[in-house]
Amino acid sequence: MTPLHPALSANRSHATHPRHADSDFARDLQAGLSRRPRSISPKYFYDTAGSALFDRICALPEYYPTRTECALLARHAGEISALAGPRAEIVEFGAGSLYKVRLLLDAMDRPAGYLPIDISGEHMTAAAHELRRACPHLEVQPVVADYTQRLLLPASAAGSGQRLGFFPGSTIGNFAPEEAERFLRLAAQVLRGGALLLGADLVKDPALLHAAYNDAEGVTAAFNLNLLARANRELGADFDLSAFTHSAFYNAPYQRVEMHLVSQRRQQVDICGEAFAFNEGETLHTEHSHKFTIDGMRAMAARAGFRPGPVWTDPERLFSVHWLQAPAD
Ligand code: AVI
Repeated sequence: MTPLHPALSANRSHATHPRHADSDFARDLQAGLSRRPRSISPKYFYDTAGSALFDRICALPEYYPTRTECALLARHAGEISALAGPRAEIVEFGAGSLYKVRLLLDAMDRPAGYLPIDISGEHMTAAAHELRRACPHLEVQPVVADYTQRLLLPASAAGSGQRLGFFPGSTIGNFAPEEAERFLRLAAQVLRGGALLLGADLVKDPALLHAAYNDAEGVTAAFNLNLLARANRELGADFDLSAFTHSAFYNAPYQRVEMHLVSQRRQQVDICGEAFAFNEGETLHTEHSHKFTIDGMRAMAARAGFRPGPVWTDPERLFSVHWLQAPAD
């Protein structure tokens, strides 16, 4: 891998690499800091500390997506349940919010099962345990897998109805547009004969977006900076957290909020023995959060093989929940 400045290659030390130098995080961070513009996948936000900060974001007054989507799910749970039919199985992409899936399960007609798919077995086992306790008659079958890749799901239980995929939270907005469409194409295949219930955040007044990603309490800033704190904890990196700041802004031509970490001065950071130089003002791009129009999302779903069905949105048209019918078996 090429360091940012060829001159810095002399600083490589192979003697003191910490334990996690070979982790995906170390590799992806080093690769991300070596490319221009510098970037890293937002999936690395979600260690234990990052997940706790994200939970706090979801409860912030400025962060409208979670409460708006929950209200939509609660308000339309009856209609969703009627479309899902009896004995449906819910397949959740990501072991996300148990609260959201409970809104569906509680309204559904004798759901046959719940299959959360997540790359982190630990997070999912805890979530599955909690759900089994709350719904003792529900068959909970966690699947440890990367849901952005081709998936092989366990066969449906005998007597079960259709499979209903669930991808809430507008997590689809964190993918690049081509990745989002690829994910939908894979989901259409894995859910053949069933449907996908998809949460998508909508294009809106940039001032509302700015507030949602620059909250007054600074929780989103802490969430963004936790990426560097995580590198220090896990990789023995030496990021000075006081020398980077959170930046989030709406990039209108791309219909997305971008989050960056901005270096406040010239500095050098060591990650697993490799040195990376930052100029003042240089940024590490940490997240895209694409916003959609209803028609744009339906068109993308149709290109991926779904037949777009009902869409539910709030009166202010902040957020949308889409019923997307997968191809027949
Ligand atoms: C998980 N994802 C949909 C959130 C979003 O809004 O893009 C992550 C987030 N980033 C900053 N605040 C919330």
